[in-house]
Amino acid sequence: MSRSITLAVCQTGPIQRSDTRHETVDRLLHLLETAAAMGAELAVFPEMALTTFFPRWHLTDADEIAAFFEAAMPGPETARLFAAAARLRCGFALGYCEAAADGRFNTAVLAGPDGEIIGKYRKVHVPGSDKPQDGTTVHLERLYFDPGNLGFPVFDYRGTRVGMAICNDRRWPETYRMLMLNGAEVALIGYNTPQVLAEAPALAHLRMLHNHLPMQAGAYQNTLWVAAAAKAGLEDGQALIGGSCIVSPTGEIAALAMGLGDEVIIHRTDLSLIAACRKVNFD
Ligand code: CDV
Repeated sequence: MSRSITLAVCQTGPIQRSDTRHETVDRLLHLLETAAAMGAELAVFPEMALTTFFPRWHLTDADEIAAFFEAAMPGPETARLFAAAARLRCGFALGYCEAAADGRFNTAVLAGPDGEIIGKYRKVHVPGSDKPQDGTTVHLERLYFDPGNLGFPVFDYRGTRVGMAICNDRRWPETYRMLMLNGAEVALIGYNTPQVLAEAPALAHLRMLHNHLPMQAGAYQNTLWVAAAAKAGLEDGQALIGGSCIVSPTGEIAALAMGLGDEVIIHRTDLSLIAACRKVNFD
């Protein structure tokens, strides 16, 4: 008997620093409702979906930095998303900045179709620098985040094995291989990727190729479905790429976002394709 799960990718447009959490959660709620109306059973939101991508700045004020982090999940604003998951019977993976007792992490939480937390993942590959370097490096994730310490966990989501990864993780073959070895059938990924990096402006025209290439290769070589959500568009003066997609274990892009704003794409993923691809290519 063939198994399937309908996945939605909820791409967001930019989330400016001036946007309140309330306004942002309103947007995410609208996307989740749209996804559910389109038939989605599980949705993925971008990395750092509640705030602007603040590691583009060198901030020194502790209160200013703390304001980007969530001390609780669900919290006062995000509780509405969990309630909506239960109402719509559609869970989600949500990227956010986590302030925890053991550190500060770039995290994604997985909510079930009952609105309860199933598990979470903390970004392993934290890119950039921990200090500004002569005005060239403007990606300071290592200044604000500890490396993830949970490995690549895989969770049961209504009978489907689901793992998560965050942005730079998607470029590394180990991410997909660890998820596959841990039994994942679906990898949910959120990202914030600048169109131009100060270190390598000449590579700007390859950003979309280098977005899709590793996800298509990772899906194909590890026989996984990959669903990836961008935070896209001009965010606080920095252009972020879009290109949110759902990739099949065949390596094909099954669904692709067209714009740089809030947008939902869905695909009914055939999980039996995993065994078929494994048998044909890797047996
Ligand atoms: N948020 C990220 O991890 N962004 C990186 C950039 C800095 C290269 C990425 O891999 O897209």
